[in-house]
Amino acid sequence: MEAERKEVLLIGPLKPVVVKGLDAACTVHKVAEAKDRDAFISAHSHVRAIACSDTRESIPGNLMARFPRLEIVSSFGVGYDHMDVKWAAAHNVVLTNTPGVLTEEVADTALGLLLCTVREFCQAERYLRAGKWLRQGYPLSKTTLRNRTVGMVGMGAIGQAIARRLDAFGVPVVYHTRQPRHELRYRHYPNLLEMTRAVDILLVIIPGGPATQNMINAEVLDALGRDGILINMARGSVVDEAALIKALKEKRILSAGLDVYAKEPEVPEALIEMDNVVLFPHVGSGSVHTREKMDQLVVDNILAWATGKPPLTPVPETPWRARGKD
Ligand code: 8YV
Repeated sequence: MEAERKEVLLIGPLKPVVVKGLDAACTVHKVAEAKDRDAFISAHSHVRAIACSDTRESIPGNLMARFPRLEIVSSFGVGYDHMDVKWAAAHNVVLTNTPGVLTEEVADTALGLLLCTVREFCQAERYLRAGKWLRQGYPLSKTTLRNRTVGMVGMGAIGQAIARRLDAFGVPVVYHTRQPRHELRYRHYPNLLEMTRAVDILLVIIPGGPATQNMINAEVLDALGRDGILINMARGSVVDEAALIKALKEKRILSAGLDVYAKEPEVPEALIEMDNVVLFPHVGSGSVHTREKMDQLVVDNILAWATGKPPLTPVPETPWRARGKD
């Protein structure tokens, strides 16, 4: 006899890999197709699994609470600050994310953003397109990676992939995390301000959420100093955006390269108007290749659960505990 098809509620865009993968094994209820989202959710409150295909869909506790039998939320993205982890942990709901498959892509992007910011490549390209090269060469970039040290804020898998690239570039790396990673040979600073005073580039790659909210504030930016460059590959929430704009305007730091913002996709006009910042539209993992791998992992976590196996990549706060048959 064919095993019962599990029901899954899909929240977020109907991405082909996610839809095809889930449809093949489960009965999928697609919120994106609902005329009335709220009524649709109420009508499917019996489901035990949710798939979330975009980090821009927030999964608060009061949404999960509408599914009394919920066991798993399989989300797209390595970052999971869009989900209420505390609520899930307290209610024995497993949250999964998509780590690993995007590590190298995000590290590549970080290096691209860093180089563009330090060597003004985006500005130089705009200069050529504006026909200015015909009159005069682009001015020499004010800065270089050659005499700089990078202070990493965060040293998880992506941080380490970035550090490996910087090693190959011959750029010294130090890092700040709460706990030192003894297996790494980079100097560890338990104190963020102390590290920031010792470096001239801060590269932020830590999880978002309440614990890191506005961690890069005016005091940190002042410690970075007038030659300092901030690169944010983490979450907009980690940087006090108003303080950053003020520091850039007052030239208390030199420049910034940002892939993430406080209220995406809105980017403050003040940043857009500045020529000494490089602004990427949150493209860290944004290649077809890597996004498909992330989408597939969303599916594979659900498929593992649906066949009674432990999900592949639960977040550390919500480990899988086997449940009895219902
Ligand atoms: C995506 C990300 O770019 O994985 C994450 O946590 O931030 C990125 O890989 C983002 O989810 C796009 O919405």
